Amino acid sequence: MTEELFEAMCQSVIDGDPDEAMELARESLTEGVDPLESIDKGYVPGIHHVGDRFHTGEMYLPDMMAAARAMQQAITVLEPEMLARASKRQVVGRVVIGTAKGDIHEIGKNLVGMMFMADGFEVHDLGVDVTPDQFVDKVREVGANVVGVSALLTTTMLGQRAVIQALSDAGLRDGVKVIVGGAPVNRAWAAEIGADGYGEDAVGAVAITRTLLGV
Ligand code: B1M
Repeated sequence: MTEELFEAMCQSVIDGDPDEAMELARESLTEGVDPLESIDKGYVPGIHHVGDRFHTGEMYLPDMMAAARAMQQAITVLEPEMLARASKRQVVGRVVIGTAKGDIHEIGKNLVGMMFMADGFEVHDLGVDVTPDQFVDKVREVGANVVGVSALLTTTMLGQRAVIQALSDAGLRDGVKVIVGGAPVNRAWAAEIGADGYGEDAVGAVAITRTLLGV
């Protein structure tokens, strides 16, 4: 039954059908399915399918945009339940998060931000296409101890390195843990650019941050 639901979720993203995607999200909540599981097993396979077809020229940019919209709408339905499941409410850290300059992909970054929030972190989301200076200014303004930089394009991964450099130049590097992630990012890249941690997914990003902060 749940497998059928996940398949339908996947298909709603492939079809770029936000109404269906939202309806299935509501259904999953009624059935008590963990929202993270719905995202991982339902909607993510759908968006990956679309990305793969885009890569091979079988689907086009408007298809990818429609798929992303369907997925985002479904997440909007799931978000309150994800946050409600948070057990710890005291602020354990202050995170500044954003997608690197030149990059407008936001679904993964939003999920990571949501997981940080759900785990008791205060989150300052700068959005997409964020310059290194914007990261620096926000870290100063809110006294953040964690910086998260997402990148979905091989070209914008370089922006992660630029943020680390900008934090160093501003004398802020020692006071923050920098976490990087995104589809083309891996542990080796994180090490190469001097990031403190790499998050394979939203849950992993929070786990590595907690380990680094010792909280
Ligand atoms: Co884009 N796109 N896109 N796109 N898009 C990719 C990334 C691509 C791999 C598709 C492909 O060709 N197969 C490809 C990149 C190729 C490359 O550089 N290697 C690509 C391309 C080429 C492009 C354009 C250049 C297309 C064009 O215009 N010709 C263009 C670039 C725009 C720009 O940014 N300047 C573009 C545009 C778009 C849309 C706007 C249509 C849309 C984004 C809509 C939006 O976000 N509002 C879009 C989408 C949807 C995708 C795919 C299909 C899906 C991305 C996604 O949302 N995944 C993507 C294909 C793919 O990734 N397989 C693709 C779901 C999400 C939950 O996963 O974002 O990976 P993800 O996040 C995960 C983890 O990576 C991790 O945790 C998340 C949750 O598990 N994570 C972190 C993410 N950030 C993290 C940060 C952390 C830790 C973990 O710490 C801080």
